[in-house]
Amino acid sequence: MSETTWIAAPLLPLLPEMMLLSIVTVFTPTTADLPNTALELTYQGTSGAQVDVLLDGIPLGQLQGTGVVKTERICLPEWARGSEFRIKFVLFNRGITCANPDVRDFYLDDLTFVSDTLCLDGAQLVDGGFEGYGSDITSSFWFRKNLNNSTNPNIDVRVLNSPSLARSGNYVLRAQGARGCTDVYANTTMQVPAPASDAGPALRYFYQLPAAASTIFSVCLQTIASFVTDIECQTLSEAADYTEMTLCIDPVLSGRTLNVQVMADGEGNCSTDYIPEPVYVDDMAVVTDDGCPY
Ligand SMILES: [Ca+2]
Repeated sequence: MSETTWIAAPLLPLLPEMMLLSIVTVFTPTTADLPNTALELTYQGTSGAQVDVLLDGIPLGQLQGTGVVKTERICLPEWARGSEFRIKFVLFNRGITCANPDVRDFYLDDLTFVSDTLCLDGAQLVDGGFEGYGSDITSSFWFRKNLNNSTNPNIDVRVLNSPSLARSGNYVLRAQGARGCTDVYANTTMQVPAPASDAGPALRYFYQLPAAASTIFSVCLQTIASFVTDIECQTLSEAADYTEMTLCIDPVLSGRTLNVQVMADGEGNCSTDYIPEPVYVDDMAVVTDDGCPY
């Protein structure tokens, strides 16, 4: 790795809910130079603390502090290869009020690029099947909770190791609502492909949703800059078995990098817990589909 700039900016406030940890400029290898490219790094963070890894402001992955030293790899999607980027490591607050300081540490070391067969060449969305969780790969998905001062542990978003719940493989994404006016969500990035001669770009995924009495579940595409301006959005209805969904994307967005968000949004009284309602999402992929505009 070619390192040109380290900016010592520990805990520099950017926005009320985030802290900048550090920045380094890197030149990522091309796929021809280093196939199956992954960024490898060693870190140690306070248990429960999270650090987002971003390339030129585009989220790449999330490191989870456990209190012990870990070495992990983050797959580089195709758009992140063969160019110069500024990597940011951002340490977020965890929804704790200003009167209750969120004290935590995060140490990073030994950044390098390596080849890992789990990091597929040409991928426009990394690890949509979540199977990287069974290795030393850090998934490109990252997770947030807006608990609205609730401590209900059933309000949760994570990857589960459960072959019986997964559509394929061992791992599946679960987002779960359990209280009014709280929400959880998982994000990742995707690059919009060029349309084929008779098929337009789309996001394809499968979901299973046993009950949605008090939670609104959605899968949305958003601009990277906002994370809130929906470009395309699908609300998920109850589905006892895995159901295939195709989210068409305007082909004028070909080449753009978008945010993909899976959300569980609790409805109703903010002080009322309800029976946990999970959604399971698996096998997410970027495709072209002949049912989409091209
Ligand atoms: Ca899976």
